[in-house]
Amino acid sequence: MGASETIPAVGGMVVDGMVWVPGGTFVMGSDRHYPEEAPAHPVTVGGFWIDTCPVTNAEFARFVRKTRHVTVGETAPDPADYPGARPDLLVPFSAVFIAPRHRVSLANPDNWWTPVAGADWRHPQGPGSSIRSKPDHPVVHVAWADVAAYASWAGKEIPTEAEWELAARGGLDGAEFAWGDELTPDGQWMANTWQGEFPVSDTGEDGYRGTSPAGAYPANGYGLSDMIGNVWEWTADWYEGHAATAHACCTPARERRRGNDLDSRTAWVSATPAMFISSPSRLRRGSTRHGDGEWDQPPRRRNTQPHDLCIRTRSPRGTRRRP
Ligand SMILES: [Ca+2]
Repeated sequence: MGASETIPAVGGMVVDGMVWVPGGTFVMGSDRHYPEEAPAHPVTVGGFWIDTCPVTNAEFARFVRKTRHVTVGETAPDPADYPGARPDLLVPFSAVFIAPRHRVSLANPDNWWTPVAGADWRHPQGPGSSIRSKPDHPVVHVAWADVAAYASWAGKEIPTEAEWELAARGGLDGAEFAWGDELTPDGQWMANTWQGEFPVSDTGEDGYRGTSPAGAYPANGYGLSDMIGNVWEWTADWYEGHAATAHACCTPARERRRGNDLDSRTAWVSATPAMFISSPSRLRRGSTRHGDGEWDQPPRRRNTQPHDLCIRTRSPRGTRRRP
């Protein structure tokens, strides 16, 4: 079955880089993949406009030029916020994916996400790297404060997790992937994921090691690209397992309880103070249900220091009507 047959032609017209995702009730989460996604539960969301692609380096650079925004990853932590921390750790940094030389425990993402001083959105691999050849790649190393500032400047908002997942499914409720049930229909890679033994060796069979230009792979049924693979994306929700939120299908994200946020903060402060610098515990999405093509594991964690995290915005409710 070809990609064009796999994906229903429900994508609407693109207006200002956004498409309309019809609202409705869908089954969110999964009982067959990551434990934190269970239990699968029905959720109802209203329709919304959402960016067809993640925000690119060029778009983020325009925002920075206009606002002179300095990202969290470019800012030295305030020693007052981290009593007892070693001064040499209180430097601007972000976490960079560095493949370990040999097989490691997959239970600890620190085995591949490595704090690198001087890594930020302009230097995604650390000092000496640049985005010069990547204007069309998604911006990365953005923390929640950066995401919120960007969205505010753009006059938009960040989607909730439920909105994001509905959009990612592309009209295929219950499908294994955003494009259907086959990882590579007709042998075609549908997203920038990981091939080879994670996290040691990425063969880049899909054409890219690391990030790829926004929209380089086929869009889903709503006309949205990169909803699987490439980079993680922020959502507006605070982190908690679905067991806690399954009952709260229609609760606005910002009204949900935030207890787990504090738990994760405590854990990270005691472990590695510097790693907590920019850890607003929002949920990030974009790497679930990849099967063998998984881009990264786990798909989300409670602490979210900036790394391969990007932005996708939606129009504020009530500001733009459905087509
Ligand atoms: Ca790849």
